[in-house]
Amino acid sequence: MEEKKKQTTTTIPRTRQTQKPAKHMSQITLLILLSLLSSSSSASSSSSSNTLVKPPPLLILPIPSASQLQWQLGHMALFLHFGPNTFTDSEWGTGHADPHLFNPSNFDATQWVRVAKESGFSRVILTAKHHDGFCLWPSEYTNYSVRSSPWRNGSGDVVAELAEAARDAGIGFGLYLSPWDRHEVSYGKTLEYNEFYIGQMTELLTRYGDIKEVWLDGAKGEGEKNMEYFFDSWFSLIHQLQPGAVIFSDAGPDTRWIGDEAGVAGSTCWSLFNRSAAKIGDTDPQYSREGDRHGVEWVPAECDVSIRPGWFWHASEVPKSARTLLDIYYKSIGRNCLLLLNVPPNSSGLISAEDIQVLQEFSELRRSIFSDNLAINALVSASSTRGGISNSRFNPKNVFKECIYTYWAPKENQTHWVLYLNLQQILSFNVLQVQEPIHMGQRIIEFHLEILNEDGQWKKVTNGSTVGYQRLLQFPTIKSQYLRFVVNKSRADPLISYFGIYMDHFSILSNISDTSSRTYFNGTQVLQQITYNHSQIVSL
Ligand code: FUL
Repeated sequence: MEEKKKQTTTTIPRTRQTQKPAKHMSQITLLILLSLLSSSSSASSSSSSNTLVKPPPLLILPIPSASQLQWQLGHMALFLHFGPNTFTDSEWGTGHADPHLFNPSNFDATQWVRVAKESGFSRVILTAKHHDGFCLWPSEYTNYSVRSSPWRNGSGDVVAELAEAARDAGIGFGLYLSPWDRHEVSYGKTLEYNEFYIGQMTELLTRYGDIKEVWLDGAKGEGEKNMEYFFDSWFSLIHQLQPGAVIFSDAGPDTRWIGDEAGVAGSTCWSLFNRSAAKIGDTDPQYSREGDRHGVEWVPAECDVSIRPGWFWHASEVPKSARTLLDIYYKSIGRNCLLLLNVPPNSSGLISAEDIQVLQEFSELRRSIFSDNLAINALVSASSTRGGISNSRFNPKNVFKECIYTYWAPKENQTHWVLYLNLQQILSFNVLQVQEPIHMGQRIIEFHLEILNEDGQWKKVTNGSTVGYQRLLQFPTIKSQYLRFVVNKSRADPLISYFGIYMDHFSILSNISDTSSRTYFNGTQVLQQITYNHSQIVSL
């Protein structure tokens, strides 16, 4: 594309210079000078010693555990709902379906894992037992399992085959063990059933190698038997047997439900949370969606959604389009969450061709948008740099390194935090990506992005609340050479580990419903305009 050819000079292109009124030109020159001055004044304040370096800023609690960090860096997980429901065209099995119905003719766990890996998923999570109580492994505590089915003459083990396939492919493996069990006779008898559940959990966590995630919820049909679950015992046992696993539930402890089954997070989304404010099976959807800026525990959110209308495979259902998945991606991964996409294997025991096709298209859409960060060759400076501009450890250039551990940090005790970018040419874009180094805590409360328009005025393009591991914001296509990313409010010195701008040619703007944005779009896609007065420009 003509637009993307890089120029090697910072001067404004001649054609544009001649069109621009003198007043606007002088504003631009002033801005460049001021941004250079601010860089050099930071440089002069840097340490004169060549040997001592400025340490990183203090982290701000709460921070993620090692397994929470690993989970978040994985971006996407593939959910696999499979069991008797796959063969009976149902979603919530009664618990009395004949085990003989479970007989996938072409079962191939390596195909599931290959599809997951090739489509960019870092882990697979299997319904080892759904609400119907049927176990996909030969549990010693019940006869309602693969052992009673004709599949592999009763000697098959779906959990074992999938665990092995995932291990061989180098992706993570997780399990859903439904607390609600419609088959088990002890269900409803508190002590007996808790012992039964712990027995099954122990089988799953001791027979199949590393488990990266244990998934459970409080789902239960109305009018079903009352049952008290000993969650604290279950969670302690899981952490003891699989210290690298994260536990998902409506209320954590390690990752929380986002509060809907559409895969959509709040436009404000904190990983901070108070677990005492949420109850498994009875959560406040808004609290789950947004998290809690004042929360004292780190419980990031996971967005679960199915590629099809149901969680289990049904011959009559078709998958969502790749564009719909892209929209979900912006509203989950792009809002500081992990996306858990369910792709149910069919009754032959394979992921269906039409689902694979959509997953391939979804990967291609992501690749074509996000593999080209249009800011990567920008000249970048900042309002200040921790340890001075010569300190490469906290330099604003770090925002183009694809590593969470490298970041831009401002000087301490500032109230003004800005990244300035000169793209070196006029470029069109409609997506902003920002990432925080979350191992240091989630900090940013409010931010906005501005561009210098053709009239030499700064215009707000988009704004948001919370960044976290990753924030993606869409807006109507705009063109500019100069940008500034401003952090308006932060819990502590804001740190930025990645900054990107992209051109998305595929999303349909009417899909955008980011309620946090106060930038309104009209039919001609005119952006909200903010004209800075003289003193604001000088304060740059
Ligand atoms: C819900 C269950 O009731 C659904 O069947 C499905 O498994 C979904 C992921 O969680 O709670």
